[in-house]
Amino acid sequence: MNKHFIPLSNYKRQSSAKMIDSSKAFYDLMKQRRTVRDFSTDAIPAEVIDQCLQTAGTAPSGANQQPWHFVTITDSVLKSKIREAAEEEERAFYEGRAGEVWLDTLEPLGTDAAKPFLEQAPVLIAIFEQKYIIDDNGDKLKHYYSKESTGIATGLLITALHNAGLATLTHTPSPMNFLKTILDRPDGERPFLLLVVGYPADGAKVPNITKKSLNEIRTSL
Ligand code: IYR
Repeated sequence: MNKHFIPLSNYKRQSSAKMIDSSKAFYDLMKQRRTVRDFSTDAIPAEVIDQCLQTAGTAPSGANQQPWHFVTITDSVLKSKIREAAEEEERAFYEGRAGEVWLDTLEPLGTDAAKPFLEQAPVLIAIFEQKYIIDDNGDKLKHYYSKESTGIATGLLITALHNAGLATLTHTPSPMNFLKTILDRPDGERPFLLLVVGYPADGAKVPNITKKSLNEIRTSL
């Protein structure tokens, strides 16, 4: 027996009926999730964010290297700096870099270069992918599958925040390197995504869009 192994405890096999019920209930919860762009300025409990980040930290990762780092931002000066830098990139995007085809694809979402939510929402979570770390001996330790792993952790975080009753927006200003400078992150990290978190504003509206059906997303062989 490999000395690194311990028994799988806490796993309890469920009946088919129970699994079907649980998976339905979870789908019913998750299909209510909507990406929100109109946020209330109301504060949210810090403990909820911390709990949800712990859920994100349960994600599987390449060689269990857990190649992610989350920076939570509530400070209004930092939020303003992030908004200013993001809007600068977004103006370049909407005024040319995106190109007509991309802008046409985004049209139903109603997005533009103005990102007031970066100041209005109570919490921003900047998610970093750690491509490598410098270990205690000063050597570079490469992380495997850091992008995939950070994507999975981010998915769990969005799920956990929705389950807790909070709204999110996955914001990807491009390029996002300003986040590294403003938040003073080390060389091995690459900004992955900026998650905007809070309550929806009263009367918030969302795009009239739908998800693909099961038949469109699944091939059964
Ligand atoms: N990053 C820009 C543009 C944008 C791109 C995609 I793909 C979206 O799904 C939404 C927006 C912005 O945040 O406006």
